[in-house]
Amino acid sequence: MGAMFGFRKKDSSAADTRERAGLFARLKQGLAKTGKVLSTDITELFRRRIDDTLFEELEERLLLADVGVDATRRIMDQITRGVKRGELGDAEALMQALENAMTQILEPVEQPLRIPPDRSQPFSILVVGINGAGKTTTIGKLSHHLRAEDYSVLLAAGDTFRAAAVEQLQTWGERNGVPVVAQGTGADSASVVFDALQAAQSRHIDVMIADTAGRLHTQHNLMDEIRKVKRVMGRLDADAPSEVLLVIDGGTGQNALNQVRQFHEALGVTGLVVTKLDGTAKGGVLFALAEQMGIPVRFVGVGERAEDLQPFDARAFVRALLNRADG
Ligand SMILES: Nc1nc2c(ncn2[C@@H]2O[C@H](COP(=O)(O)OP(=O)(O)OP(=O)(O)O)[C@@H](O)[C@H]2O)c(=O)[nH]1
Ligand SMILES: [Mg+2]
Repeated sequence: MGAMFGFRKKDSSAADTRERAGLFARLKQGLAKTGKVLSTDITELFRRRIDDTLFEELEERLLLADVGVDATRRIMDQITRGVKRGELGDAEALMQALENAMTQILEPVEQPLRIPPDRSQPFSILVVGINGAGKTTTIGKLSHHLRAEDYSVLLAAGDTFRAAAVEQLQTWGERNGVPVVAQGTGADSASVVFDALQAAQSRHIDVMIADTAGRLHTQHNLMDEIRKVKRVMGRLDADAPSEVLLVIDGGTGQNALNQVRQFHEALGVTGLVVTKLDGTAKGGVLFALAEQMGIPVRFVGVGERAEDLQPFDARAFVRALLNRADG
C-alpha cells in the first residue's frame, strides 16, 4: 500500500508505481456494478449529438447510481456551462468535463487517515456502525496494512454482544500477529475498551483499534452505550479517541445519509469507511455523502481481501467509475 496510505512509516517506493496500477485495477473491478450504470451508457450517450435529451439521460444515469439530487445538479450545471461556452465539442471533452465535475465533489473529502509521527499516546480508533456494515472486517484489513508499515497494533474486542464477534476479531489478530484484548460475552464494552487502551499505553503501542457491536442509529440505549465507550477512552487520554471511524455499507444507498447524520450527532464522526462497493450499483452514494456531510472518507472497501480496503482517492474513484484509464 506504501505511499497511498497517509500513515506510511516504511520507505518502499520502488514498487509504488506497480502497486498503484494493481490497486487501480482492483478498484475498477470493485466498482464495476456502479460503473456499468454510468460508463457503459454514458460512452454511448456521448457519441450522439449534444442536445437536451443527452443531458436528461445523463442526469438519469447519475440519479440511478445514487449520486443524489444535489450532487447531480451540481455536476449537470457545470457541464451545461461548459457546453454553453462551446468548450465541449466531442465525446472525449464531455467525458473529461464529467470526470472533473464529479472529482470536484469528492476532492474535499479525500483526507487520508494520518497518524502523527510524534505521539506520546497511542493513536486510538473507535470503530462504529450499524450491524453488518463491515466494522470487524475493516479492522482486520486495517491492522494488516498497519502491520505492513511496521506500526504496532492492539485490538479491543468491544463487541461483547456476540461470542462469535470476539472470535472473529481474534482470528484477524492471529493472522496479523496483533494482540487482542477481550473479556467474556456480556461484559461491559466500555470496560473492555478502557482495559485495551490502558494496555496500549503501557506497552507503547502505536495504534489501538476498538471494535464495537453493530447498532441501529435509531436504538437510543445502544447509542448511549457507545457514547460511554467514547467517554471512558477520554479518561485515559484527553485526546482519545483520535478517530471516530464510521463504517457504512455502500449498498445502503441514500439511507446512508441518515446513518451518518445520527452517528455524527451522537459521537462526532471524524472519518468514514464505505464498504461493499463491489456488491452494489449504488456506489454514487459517496457523492451524496461528500455533498451533504463533508466528513473525510478514509477508505473504500471493494472486496473481501485486505488489498480491497483502499485509501480513498477522489480522482481514481471517479476514473474507475467512468471506466477510464488510471491517470
Ligand atoms: N464484498 C465485500 N464484502 C465485505 C466488504 N467489507 C465487509 N464485507 C463482508 O461483510 C460481512 C459483514 O462484515 P463484518 O465485518 O462482520 O461486519 P460488522 O459491521 O462487524 O458486523 P456486526 O459485528 O454484526 O455489526 C462479512 O461477510 C464481510 O466479509 C467489502 O468491501 N466487500
Ligand atoms: Mg463486527
